[in-house]
Amino acid sequence: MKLYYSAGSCSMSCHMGLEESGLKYQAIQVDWSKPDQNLADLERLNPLGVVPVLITQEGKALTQNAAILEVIADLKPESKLLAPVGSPDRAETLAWLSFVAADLHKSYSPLFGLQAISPSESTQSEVREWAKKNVHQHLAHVDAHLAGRDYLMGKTFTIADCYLFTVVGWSKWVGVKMDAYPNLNAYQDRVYQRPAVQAVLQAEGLLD
Ligand SMILES: N[C@@H](CCC(=O)N[C@@H](CS)C(=O)NCC(=O)O)C(=O)O
Repeated sequence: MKLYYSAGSCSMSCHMGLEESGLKYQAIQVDWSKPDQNLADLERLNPLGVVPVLITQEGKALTQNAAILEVIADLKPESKLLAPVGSPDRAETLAWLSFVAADLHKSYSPLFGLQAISPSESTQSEVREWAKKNVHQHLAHVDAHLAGRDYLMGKTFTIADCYLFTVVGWSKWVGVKMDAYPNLNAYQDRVYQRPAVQAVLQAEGLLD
């Protein structure tokens, strides 16, 4: 399999899922500041021109973090990255995955594109405050849930944690203060220490 990723972006969740699963894969970096063959290939494989894209063993190009993570987990059920079909734990894990993809990820998005939203500094400032309020609402929800839990699903690390860790890690890049979230901070440290996560951070050039 091949994963097209850009360093530190949401595609890192799939990179983490692959590494945690122990499946064999090749990671291919795309960098929008360096138009090259990888970027051309990505744009051919995904009409939306965004990462991640996973090329499966059958040669199919899959897009969307949530779908790719589910495929990875199901290829390696013994990794316990996702509970079996039909189980309540699977539904709960997918609910968290959906929350991270549709709610949390998208609440950060305006903070990365303020210039594109408006050239006006006062408009940018208003959008920034509005976006940060949304981010904090979602972070507070996760922080409360993590009280007394190691991971979103308790003791078991799942694909939802791959995506949550990745997105929460953006806080330092966009000035989202994390002081009010002791459970989430402890969680980020816990996930950071996992050997597979260290390997991905090293590969993406993001080790502290
Ligand atoms: N809903 C999509 C979101 C994909 C997405 O937003 N990818 C971003 C990185 S987090 C990207 O490739 N951005 C590059 C660009 O827009 O130029 C998914 O889950 O895969």
